[in-house]
Amino acid sequence: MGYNLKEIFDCFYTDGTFLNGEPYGSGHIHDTFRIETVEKEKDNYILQRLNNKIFKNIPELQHNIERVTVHLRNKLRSIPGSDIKRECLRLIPSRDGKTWINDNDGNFWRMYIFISNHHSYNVVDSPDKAFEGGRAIGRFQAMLSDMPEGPLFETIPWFHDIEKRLQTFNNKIIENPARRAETVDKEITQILHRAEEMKIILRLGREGKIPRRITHNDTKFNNILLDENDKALCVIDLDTVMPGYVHYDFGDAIRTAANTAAEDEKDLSKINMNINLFKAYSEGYLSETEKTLNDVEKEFLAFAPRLITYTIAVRFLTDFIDGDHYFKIHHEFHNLQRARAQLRLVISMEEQYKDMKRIIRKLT
Ligand code: ADP
Ligand code: GN1
Ligand code: MG
Repeated sequence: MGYNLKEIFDCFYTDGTFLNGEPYGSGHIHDTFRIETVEKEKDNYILQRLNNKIFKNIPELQHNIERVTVHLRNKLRSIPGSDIKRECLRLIPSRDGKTWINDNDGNFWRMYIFISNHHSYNVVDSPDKAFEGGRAIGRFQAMLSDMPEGPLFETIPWFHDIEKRLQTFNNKIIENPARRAETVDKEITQILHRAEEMKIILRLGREGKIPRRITHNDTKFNNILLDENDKALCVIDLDTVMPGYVHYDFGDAIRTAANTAAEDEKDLSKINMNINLFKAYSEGYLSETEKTLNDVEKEFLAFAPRLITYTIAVRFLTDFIDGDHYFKIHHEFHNLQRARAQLRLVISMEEQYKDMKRIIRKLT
């Protein structure tokens, strides 16, 4: 759909004149555009049409991001040598005093400063990069641990709740709206076979053995920007920052940082969890958080990648069975291909689980 990006851009208080706007990045949720400005010395911007089918309350979503970014910026100010403009997302205020606007068709738009000279990776090819990713997420969690004024809104309720995700999955199989359930028997069996053991993190939470903390909840590696030297720079995509268990962030980051292939790799023989990348990410993450995590949190870190990779597989397959209403897809069987790839990755993690536990035990 063609949007008048210049008109939307002009609804925000920007420094610089609109030159052009192009689709940008490989996120699965919003429509993201990079806006270049005429003046070379001025900032460029990221303009996003927000997915308000998925995020049902945009004012609450934006309120969370305002709070989180203000808090992070205050922290960075007290750290000598911080590059505040590049180490934290900055929302641009709209001319009517909010941090988003509505266009005439009811779309919601927001804008950030474009973080210049960053590197972004969908697949990670070196332990150094994985280590930096771990450091970025560990530091992010640590900086948010003392955020004042009560809990953040839950922008998507039960986001990582595997019991709820499995209920929805089972309901969709019965409802079978796209007449696809009968074509994915094998994948359904693989999922149901593992369902019980996946409930352990929720159980530990209910028993009070692991605390809810402020977590990011979408730590896919392309949501962690590295700088021009591939050092940790900025954690982006703050839409799901809310109360959660640290396992969700650790697990999702390993799912993407330690996978030798793309998230949607068709050739399953290429998919493997690289244990050196797992180790490097864990080292980076624990270098920032080792002192704050409790013993049970540490004990179950190695399990977290299995849980989150499984959860995403369930979500991709649910969306396939439902007829592709949630994730952006690029071809007819994309969600199925993604689900198969994630299930293959779960198996690779199961095969290496003993080593994963040993590595975490050594580091904690
Ligand atoms: P989605 O929820 O659809 O993944 P994101 O907020 O992650 O949306 O944005 C999509 C992509 O746009 C990111 O993966 C990243 O490549 C890029 N991006 C987002 N915000 C910025 C920013 N402030 N500076 C530079 N790139 C950004
Ligand atoms: C989505 O927004 P993005 O593309 O970074 C999704 C994550 C999934 C991921 C799978 C709000 O992340 O939960 O893990 O796709 N985000 C939302 O690639 O559902
Ligand atoms: Mg993203």
